Amino acid sequence: MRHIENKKLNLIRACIFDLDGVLVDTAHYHFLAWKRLANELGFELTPADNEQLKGVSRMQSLDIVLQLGGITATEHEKEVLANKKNAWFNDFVDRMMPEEIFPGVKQLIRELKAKGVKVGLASSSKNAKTVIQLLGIQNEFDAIVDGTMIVNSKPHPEIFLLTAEKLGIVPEECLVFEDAEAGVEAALAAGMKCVGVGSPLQLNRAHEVVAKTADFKITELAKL
Ligand code: B16
Ligand code: MG
Repeated sequence: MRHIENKKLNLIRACIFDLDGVLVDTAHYHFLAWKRLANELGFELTPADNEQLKGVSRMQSLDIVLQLGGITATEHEKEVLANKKNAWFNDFVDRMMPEEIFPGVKQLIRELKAKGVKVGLASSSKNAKTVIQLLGIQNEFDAIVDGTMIVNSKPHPEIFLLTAEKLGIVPEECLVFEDAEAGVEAALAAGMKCVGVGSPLQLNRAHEVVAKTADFKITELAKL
């Protein structure tokens, strides 16, 4: 009797993009704003320190920054500091141009959609909607989840699971693009595939790592 092996095919039917550091270099603006806050508090914040802040919510990032500086603060003081950092971040965002979107990103999104792959945005940032509007890409996504819609920030999988649910695609058929270690962990915890954008040393847990988002070739989708 012939034995027919029923092999499960895990096709990627949705791509979920992080925002800061994946579609645009706002990750650098976050760093400059945190660095300014640290300097004002009397200590230095290095790019290496900044890796811990990527993908993490504003208040959690502040806790890490204060810990790095050995500073304790009341809840009210924390609120004031977080608002200050956010105002500095928004000074950069206000001057943002649509051309700041990373080269090739719009093309990649278009190619995915042409192949019938759904496209989602999952950003921990409460400023995400403003940023995508300034970039003129607010209508490119089939689902958007930002920092105002979640309780647990990355590395918790909530943001990606909610995006997948809105897209109507099961997690195993989703591919996440992430520049943060916390984001890669969140994608894996959600049971999704993940492309790391940045350094393979930092993002070694991702299924594949590219230096820039647009370096990802859609022919790779079938191999993941
Ligand atoms: P906000 P992402 C994240 O965005 C950033 O990586 C992280 O550095 C930032 O602290 C977080 O958003 C919250 O941002 O203060 O604007 O609410 O990378 O998930 O798109
Ligand atoms: Mg990011």
